[in-house]
Amino acid sequence: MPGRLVGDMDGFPEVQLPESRVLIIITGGTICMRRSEDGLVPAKGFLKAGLAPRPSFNDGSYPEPLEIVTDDKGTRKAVQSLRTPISTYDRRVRYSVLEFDELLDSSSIDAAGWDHIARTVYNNYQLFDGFVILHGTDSLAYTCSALSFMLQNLGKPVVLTGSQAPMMELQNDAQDNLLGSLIIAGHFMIPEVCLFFNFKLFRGNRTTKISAEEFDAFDSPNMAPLATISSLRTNVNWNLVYRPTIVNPLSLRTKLDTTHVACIRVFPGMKPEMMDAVLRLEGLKGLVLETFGAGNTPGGPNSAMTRILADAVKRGIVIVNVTQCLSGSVSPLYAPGTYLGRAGVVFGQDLTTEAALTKLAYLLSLPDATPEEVAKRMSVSIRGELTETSRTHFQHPKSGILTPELSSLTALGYAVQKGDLQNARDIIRGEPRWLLNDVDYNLNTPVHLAATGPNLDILRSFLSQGASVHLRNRSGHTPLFLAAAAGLKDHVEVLRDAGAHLHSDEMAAAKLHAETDGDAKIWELAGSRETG
Ligand code: ASN
Repeated sequence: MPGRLVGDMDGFPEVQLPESRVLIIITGGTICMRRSEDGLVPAKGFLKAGLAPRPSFNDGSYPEPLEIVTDDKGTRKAVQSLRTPISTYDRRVRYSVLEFDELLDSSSIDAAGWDHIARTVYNNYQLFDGFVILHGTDSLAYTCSALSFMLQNLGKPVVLTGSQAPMMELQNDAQDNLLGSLIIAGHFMIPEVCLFFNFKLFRGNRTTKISAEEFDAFDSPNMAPLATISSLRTNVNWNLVYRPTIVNPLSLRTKLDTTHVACIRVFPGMKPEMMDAVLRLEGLKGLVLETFGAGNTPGGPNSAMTRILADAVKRGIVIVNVTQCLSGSVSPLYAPGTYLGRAGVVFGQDLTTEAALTKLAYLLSLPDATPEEVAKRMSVSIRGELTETSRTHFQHPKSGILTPELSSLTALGYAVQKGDLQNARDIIRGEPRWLLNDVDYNLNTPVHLAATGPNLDILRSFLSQGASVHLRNRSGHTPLFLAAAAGLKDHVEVLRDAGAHLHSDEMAAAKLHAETDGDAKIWELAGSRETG
């Protein structure tokens, strides 16, 4: 974000301040709509009519320069840019505006529309510090989810927003939503696809539209907001911000397979034939099943409904169980949920329907998507879209027999203690995610063991395969705490790089260690926190 000399305006002296660069991509939605005989329709010319006349979006450094950007087809075009006044963070945001040729009411977006947006971000990724996408609210949660999967290894903020009332109407939420989005994209390195609405920044793939009218139109019921804006302050919850563990540049996956997925909401008295008819649609590969409560459908273990679902799974259709409730997770808590699990239906945990559908469409679009692989990846987090539950209640294996998972975990523990990277790799090949976040009798994960193990490469290898750094063992300790307590500076650094932080419950003990028996520098390294 380079510094820039600001021109002399209205007789005020020049001030040199850093400037962020943001690309605003306009796809349509109420935010840019005008009234017509048929009701509200999207209208072109948002920069001239909606932004340039408003002092919060234009510091007056007219005439606005042209920027060369690249559209989704790779064609370079000159677009206009404007600059905001100085922010609380002593920075200005220069933004360019790229308006799509065809603006949509978002109820008409499809997989091709998502490609259009994702390619535009990708083609301009090097030029900008962040991206703001203006979009209608109707399908906004779906688009956010889809983009979160399509933009692989994202390292910059992509903030989607819209409004319930158009920018060109007297009373609107458009100004606040757009300004907040610009502030976030221009000031905070949150490398996620986010949704900003009504002063809250959400992880995009956790959101759902909860009101057709209220300005408070979105929520992420299973996850706290990533940030909130109140008065002049932006409060970022850095502990929640997703940190990719795989160090790779941005890559794109387009053409999500939305044509071979379906969604059914079960209801009391639903005829099994209806379920069967959908599951027999030609070419169907995946179904999102919206079930009651904690994941229940009508019918017992041998009912027609359960048999129809089990048969479909056998035919290679991936069926994902999500709840109809606004919040909470599905699990085999009740017998009907257990029957579904036994029929091969995947527990989608706390995925929203929007995230489940788009994730299914994404996984099915991958070149080597087998039903088994897609089913496996549906129940683990790949972009922070679900809360992974590990087996936190260790149960002794019945009749003293080690389950395959426990045998693998024990073998992995030995490999870690011996520093045998090759053996550790061999053991986790196949099911790394489950195993890496699994726990032994002391609730230690493999990362806890590797955090004090002799071979740092084993720790790196676990982290780069998506192992969580946040799980706590039976004593309430994170792997980071164990590494610091063992005085292992390099291990602490690697864990910090992967986003580890001390839990608030560990702070007092960490302080005591640092003051008495420990190395204060290492504890400082382990405990230093990012600030907004
Ligand atoms: N129908 C509009 C859209 O989704 C609703 C809105 O943006 N508030 O494009």
